[in-house]
Amino acid sequence: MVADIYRQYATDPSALDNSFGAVFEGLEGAELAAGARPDPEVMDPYRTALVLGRVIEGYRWRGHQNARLDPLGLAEPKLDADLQLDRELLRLADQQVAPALAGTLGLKQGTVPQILERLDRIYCGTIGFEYMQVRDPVAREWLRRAIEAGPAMPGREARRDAARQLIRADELEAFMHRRFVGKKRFGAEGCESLICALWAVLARGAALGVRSVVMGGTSRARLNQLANVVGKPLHAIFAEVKGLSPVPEGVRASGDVAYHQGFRGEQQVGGVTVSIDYTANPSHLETVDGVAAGRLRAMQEARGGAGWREALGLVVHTDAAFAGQGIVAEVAQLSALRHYSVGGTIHVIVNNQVGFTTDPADGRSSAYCSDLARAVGSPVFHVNGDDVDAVIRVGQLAAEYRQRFGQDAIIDLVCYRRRGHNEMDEPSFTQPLMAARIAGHPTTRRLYLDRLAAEGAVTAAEEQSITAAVQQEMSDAYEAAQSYRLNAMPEDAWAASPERFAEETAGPEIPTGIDLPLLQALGTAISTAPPGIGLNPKVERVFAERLEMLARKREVAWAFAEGLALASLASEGTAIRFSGQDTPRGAFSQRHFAVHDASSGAGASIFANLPSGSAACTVFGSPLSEYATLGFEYGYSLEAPGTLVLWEAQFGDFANVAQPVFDQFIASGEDKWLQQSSLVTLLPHGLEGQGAEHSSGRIERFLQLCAAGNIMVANASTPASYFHLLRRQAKGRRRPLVVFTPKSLLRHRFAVSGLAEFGPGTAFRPVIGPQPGQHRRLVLCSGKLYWELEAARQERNLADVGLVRLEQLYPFPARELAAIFRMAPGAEILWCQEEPRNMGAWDFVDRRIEAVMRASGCSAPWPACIGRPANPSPALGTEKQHMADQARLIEAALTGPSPAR
Ligand SMILES: Cc1ncc(C[n+]2csc(CCOP(=O)(O)OP(=O)(O)O)c2C)c(N)n1
Repeated sequence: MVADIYRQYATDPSALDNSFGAVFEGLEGAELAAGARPDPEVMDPYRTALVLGRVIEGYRWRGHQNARLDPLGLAEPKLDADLQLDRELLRLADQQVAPALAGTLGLKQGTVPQILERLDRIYCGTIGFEYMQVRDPVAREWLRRAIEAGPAMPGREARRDAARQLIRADELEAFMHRRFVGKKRFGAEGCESLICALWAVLARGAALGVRSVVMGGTSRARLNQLANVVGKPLHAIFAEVKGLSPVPEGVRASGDVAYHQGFRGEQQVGGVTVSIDYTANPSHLETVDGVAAGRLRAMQEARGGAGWREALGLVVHTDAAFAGQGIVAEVAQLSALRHYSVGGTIHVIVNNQVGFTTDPADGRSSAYCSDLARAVGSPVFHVNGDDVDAVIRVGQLAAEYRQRFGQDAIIDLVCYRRRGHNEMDEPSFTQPLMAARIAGHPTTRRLYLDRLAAEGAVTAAEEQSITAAVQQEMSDAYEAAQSYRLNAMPEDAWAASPERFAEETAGPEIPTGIDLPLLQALGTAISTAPPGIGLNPKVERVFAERLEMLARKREVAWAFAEGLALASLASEGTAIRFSGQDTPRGAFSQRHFAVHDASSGAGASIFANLPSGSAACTVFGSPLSEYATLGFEYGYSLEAPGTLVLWEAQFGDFANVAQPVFDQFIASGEDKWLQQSSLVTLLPHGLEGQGAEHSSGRIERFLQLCAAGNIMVANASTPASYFHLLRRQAKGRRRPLVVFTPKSLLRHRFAVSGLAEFGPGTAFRPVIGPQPGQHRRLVLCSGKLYWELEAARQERNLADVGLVRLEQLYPFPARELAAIFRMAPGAEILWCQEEPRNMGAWDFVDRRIEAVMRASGCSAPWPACIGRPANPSPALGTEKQHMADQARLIEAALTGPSPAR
């Protein structure tokens, strides 16, 4: 047949499909150069070796396309067309011996058919190995050898363990299906061998040094993993599925559904204890990926240098989500970066070949759901979920690869979904053929246990006795669940604290000033070029100015106050981890926390000069990601209570790219899962004529998230205020802080602070003002606008107008504001904001100001808002329009008539 095709090609190549041309051209290259046409009937040793070499390489690259991966047999494996052609050519050489090439496959010598048979067995069985994209040649070669050494059958004990795991997984779903009728659980029916995959990773990982595992995952098969891998007690799971509260008595928190809960458990694995920490997550698929990685990184750092080998990341995904959600790519990009790397994560994709009701053909453009991982050169092991021995093998291989090379490995567990998307759903509405095939398909347990029974590895009687014991255990747990209640929270937990619901107080005042000689010493250290660094002359000038600030020749500006806050905290033992896009220099060239030698380009941190014994102060630039990096920092903050973690958006606008992290984790993580974070989010904010974007950090959105004292929201107006805010954050109870930070104020002539404002006895003041005097009108505002109002007030000499700055918006500083109102009981109260009225803080502060007025006996009418008219975009498009608008706003606030209420 090939000879016929070749003859046709030799006479008229255009009559054939292009792919034939490519094959024959490659084959002929050398011969054509010599002016000869090969005779396809003759496969001499040279040509055989040439084609065979190509075939072997082809199998390594693309053999997986012909692997039998689908347990349902619906997806047809297909050998790559080029490979198919080459195989046809080799039929002409079928009796020749090709010893050299056989050697590369671990055969001493072999005929062409023997080699092809071996290639088929290795690459086209129930595992599809995709690894040629691995960029490290040593790692790739190691994989090749491991793969081509042939399928090592799991040992007898490993298989018996897998049998027990499958029985447990299967029985748990069956039990819950019977006992919790009508409850969603996103069951594991069809992907039970996931439990075997996870155990294979744990077992091999533990043998290679893993002692702690951070897991992430979705709802799919979550309860099964929690029970059968992490070791969450069955009675606790059953209680939650029944709808009993997952939070301890006395704690007012919302809790969450059972299939979102995390759990920290311990398992004995091959004689060692491994702690397994499943990260709580919301419905938002894949959002947890960054969070889990951040937690793991913090744990690894706490363990020191070899931390990555001892603490493993194991994340369970699902096929449609892995292919569709962009955060998967963002997290993959973090995997090899020095400030984010966790020494490789093992990703297991539960590929049930459908996303809710969507077929893969409508769910992705890539061939595999895992293809994104190839972009960063991760190996992918596709495996037929019904072949449990193969599943164990890839679990082991992935663990070995990760422990050896510190890089990600992906397991694509091809399986199916026996029921609908959840237990109330009907799969035959949308996937009738698949549903029918599944209905007639035996369970993975049945297939595996029958196989083991036939081999005498686990008898039917043994299966029965394991099943009976598991069923008894479940019945007992079900009974125990009726009266189950979580233990009380530790006392220092914010959720259990009385202040938690005290929304209308700014919180206890925490002294955060420091001795001036110390401040000067620290300030000098961070204004001095690190050893070996010749500064850029402009940076040198910045540092010289900072030294003048310390010598009181000028007042302290914003970025220096920030540096002093971080340096002082580090010197007191609080580690700092501060990241964002271009953060070390500062997007506005304000910081220069990292400096570069002007001739060699070498970089260094100014915090390297801090006194020995100081905690680490790490300031670094993040990749251009918000969603994954914010999730990562949040995760890190959960596990590192001794570190102040700060994340900065380049402009506040961009925070909404990470919206699920704010909504689902930062604002509500403690309320749902009782997990605490003191993460600081910095959002440059302010309308300055830069257009619709680069203007607003969307204060209104963060204020809308505020309840029950969950987070703090601040908009400091001076460098000292910001300094105290950051220092307070490291010392108070743990809860997230969102700070709207300045842009033009960074270099504002008056927005500076005297050294005394940082000194002993000083602290963060949630409300500042007003100026002394008899006030006819009090204008309340926040942040940068104060300076514009104040400049105009002074210019017009408006002594009867007082400006009151709310440095903290939430928790609302009611007590502090009341004290001010009591001093001017008849004054008209206005709220002034530069944002349009449908944005900014107005809707949030309106009723709160009113309540404070009522409580403090003010006789004035209720507050009114001076702001821009409601608008779809946060700011106008041109600087000119902005300036005119801003002038009108200031005028209205200071001298305008009382607005209608
Ligand atoms: C970010 C996000 N978008 C949409 C959804 C709604 N949703 C829940 S499950 C699902 C399909 C998931 O399919 P797949 O990833 O294959 O997982 P499976 O449920 O099949 O295990 C969708 C669209 C969601 N939970 N999260």
